[in-house]
Amino acid sequence: MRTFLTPSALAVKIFLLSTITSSTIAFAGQALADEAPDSINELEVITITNQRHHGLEGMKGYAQGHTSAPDLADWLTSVPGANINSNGPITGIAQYRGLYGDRVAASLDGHPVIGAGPNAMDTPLSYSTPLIVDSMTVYRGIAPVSAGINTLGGAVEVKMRKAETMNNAATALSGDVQTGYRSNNSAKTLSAVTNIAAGDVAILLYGNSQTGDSMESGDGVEISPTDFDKVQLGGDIRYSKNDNEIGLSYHYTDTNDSGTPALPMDIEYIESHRITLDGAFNLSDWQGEWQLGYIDADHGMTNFEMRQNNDPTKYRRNNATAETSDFKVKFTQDFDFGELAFGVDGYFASHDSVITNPNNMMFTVVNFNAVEDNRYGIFTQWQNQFDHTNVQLGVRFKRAESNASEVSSSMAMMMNPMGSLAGGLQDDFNNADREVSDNNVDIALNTQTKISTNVSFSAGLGLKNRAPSYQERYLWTPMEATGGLADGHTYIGDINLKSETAYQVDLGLTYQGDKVMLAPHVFYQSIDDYIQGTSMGMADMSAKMMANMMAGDTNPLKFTNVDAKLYGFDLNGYYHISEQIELSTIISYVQGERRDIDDNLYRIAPLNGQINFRYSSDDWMVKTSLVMAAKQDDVSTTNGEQKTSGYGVVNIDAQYFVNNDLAIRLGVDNILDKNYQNHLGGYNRVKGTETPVMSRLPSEGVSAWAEVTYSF
Ligand SMILES: [Cu+2]
Repeated sequence: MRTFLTPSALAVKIFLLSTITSSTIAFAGQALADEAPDSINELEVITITNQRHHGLEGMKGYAQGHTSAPDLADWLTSVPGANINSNGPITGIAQYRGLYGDRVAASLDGHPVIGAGPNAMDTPLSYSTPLIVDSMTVYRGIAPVSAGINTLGGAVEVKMRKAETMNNAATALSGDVQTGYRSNNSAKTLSAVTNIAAGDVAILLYGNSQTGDSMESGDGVEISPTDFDKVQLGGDIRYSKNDNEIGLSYHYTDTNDSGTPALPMDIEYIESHRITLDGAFNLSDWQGEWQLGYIDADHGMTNFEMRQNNDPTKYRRNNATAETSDFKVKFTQDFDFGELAFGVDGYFASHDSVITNPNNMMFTVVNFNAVEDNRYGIFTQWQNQFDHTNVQLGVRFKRAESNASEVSSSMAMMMNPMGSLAGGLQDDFNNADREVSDNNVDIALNTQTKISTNVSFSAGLGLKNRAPSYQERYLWTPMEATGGLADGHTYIGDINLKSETAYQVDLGLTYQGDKVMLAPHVFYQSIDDYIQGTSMGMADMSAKMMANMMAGDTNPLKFTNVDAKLYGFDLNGYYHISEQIELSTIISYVQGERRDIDDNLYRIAPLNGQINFRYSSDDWMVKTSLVMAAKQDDVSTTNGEQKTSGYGVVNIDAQYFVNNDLAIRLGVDNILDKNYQNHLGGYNRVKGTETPVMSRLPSEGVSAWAEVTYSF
């Protein structure tokens, strides 16, 4: 696979390809610009490219990401089957075909990114920023085993811009400066990136600042708090010559006072340092690539700084930290029987989380103490192009090891019923054997067959596993530290949870004509031991009473292995009515159900889609989108989930290329100022706002926006 190309070259090839085919069907990793006309015969991915690449030529095809979006997850709206679970403006959790969170592998330049927040306030995608993203790729259907360790729910791969050598003795300087504004929340983006190349060496530097006030709904209600303030900066230095490359990158993220109204607390700060070292080389006939990564993330959140809290005894501050090292080595070679790849990868993460009250120095709850979550594996993948069929088969052996140190709570020292409950839970946890491990095997088989000149058929089969997350195992006292589920329930974990095992099928057709492209897929998967919160039984009476007294939660949940299935379809397509006019669409539908009882899975996107109509001229284009979602009444009774109504929202945008260096983009989102509630947007958890507590949060009303980009 992509080994012998530098990562930046690869992203460019994907971009070139999507331009050539005027579609977003690009290669699943095989970098073959010279074989582009056969793209229909390759495995299917959806690639979203940074708008800055294109100029007008590249605007064909619908998948482009806004470079001033505060959250990279927003780009997922142009991927069939994908959606965003949003707990705030910068905390988008990727959902793919009804699965989300740790089930979907999100990687930045091949590195798994592990956040510090036990509620996923710093999601993996929040660690990059649109300006320095070259492309974001989502594997359609069953993700190959090479895409990551936890790919049960699919894989999102982000390729970031890296320093680009020009292999020219003269020093070359290039870059972009960008500014953006959004009227609804007065959001401002200011960013710059520059590449300096001299000979075989290049340096890339970037900086990015994004701020915004609270948004307003279509009814003019302030959605509070949804302010955000995020600064990111970093760089990459790279040496490349012939097939050899080595690069060192550093990324800094500094987020302050950003609201997450769907969660019990807001972001006070997220400060993280991420360092990566990577390289590519040739060893006899093998192409090798390797990478090492390290992230240190420090995060604080409170329930009193950005939201009303009239009870000083209930002030809470949660400090959470995570430290992760990751590695990957991969070798690839072409043989007569196809291309063969071997790889080893893994990560070693540690998590700590402590809750305090600034008004009461005595109060502490050690939520997670020195939790270890280490996952690593080996994989092999074979890919071959037969006459009309491309086959890819991969197997991954993986191991997850986890452990946690002893916890404590000041509440356990209280001489009252609450104290004895807290003490009991604490002692039970500390006396338990907390060191556990899981061995699993993942298999992914994908085929794509060309049936006729215009039609190809794809079929995929997958066996995928996921070992439980650290929250699912080690949440010892009832809390909402659930990786961002945001259902309003407190949870406890279970150290002895089993891994989830999914059996997956995906079938797709692609019709690619001169003017028309249509690619529908159907899928089904059955998941054994699906991890889901269920009502606590008699065995957990202390936790239940504790949840009742502490959080007023009458139905606290415990992470439990149940059985589930998900099925549905998604499609994307376009019709070029003329040279200038294009009609495109995306439709996504998924149904998630329990198999052990009669219930639906929680927080599943309703039937949704969009229709886009675009007119492009020589140096400008205008696009109108109708974004729709049906009502969702297939909700989870177990999670006490509320239904939502359907809606339609109209967006308009325009791009004007003043010259080769200057581009202006502007538009109006939700131009009819529709008041609506996105099913994945969560419930309001903030007191004293116009939206009642535990009512669904409204979405953003009308907003005009503008972006100006100058390239040099
Ligand atoms: Cu947090």
